[in-house]
Amino acid sequence: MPKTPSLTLILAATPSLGIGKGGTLPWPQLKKEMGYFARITKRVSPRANGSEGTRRVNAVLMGRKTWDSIPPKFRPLKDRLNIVITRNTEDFEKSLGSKSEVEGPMVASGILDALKQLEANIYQTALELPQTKRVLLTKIHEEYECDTFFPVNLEESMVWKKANKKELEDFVCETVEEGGIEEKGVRFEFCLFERE
Ligand code: FOL
Repeated sequence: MPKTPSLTLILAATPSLGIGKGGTLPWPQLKKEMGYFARITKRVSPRANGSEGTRRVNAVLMGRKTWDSIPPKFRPLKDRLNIVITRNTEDFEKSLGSKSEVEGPMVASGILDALKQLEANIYQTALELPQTKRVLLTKIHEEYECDTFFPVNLEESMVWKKANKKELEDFVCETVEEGGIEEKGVRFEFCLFERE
């Protein structure tokens, strides 16, 4: 029996919750951060894996601007079902061209029909869904100028609780460095928040 899908949010943010700048990431290329994103979004929880040798893949839901920001050679993100959420599915389909019939992303507006009133971003909309049980937040310890922000400060939220190291490791199925990571002089830390 197929289970109802659960949604996990994943993002990297500065101390002021900045997540983007001018259509790209505000910080320099962080291989270990991007590698973490790629590994974790590819990794299917054993709980979600079918018993009868069924191979499941995760879906990655992203906004259209994030799709645009991914280098063409990396998209669609491999080993994941890519779903691009856009209000204008028609224009987006056109922009993909005919090659999309072979290996394009799924385009969604239908799933979001209930939510499309909200002009808000994907994170805001997804945060309000009861299916969203977890947020994997990478805390970038440096401040960068940003023009796009995550809508909720999870640390100060009454509904989101920061998981401890073991809970994070159990969820991502890998060990996580104690004091965070430093790359190119940028310190960052992988965190998990769960709806209480
Ligand atoms: N970091 C975290 N922690 N969560 C995110 O949701 C997130 N999203 C982005 C960037 N960092 C994040 C959105 N932007 C690729 C490029 C841009 C992008 C997301 C993904 C990308 O090309 N990903 C490849 C890996 C490429 C590589 O290894 O360099 C992939 O396969 O995921």
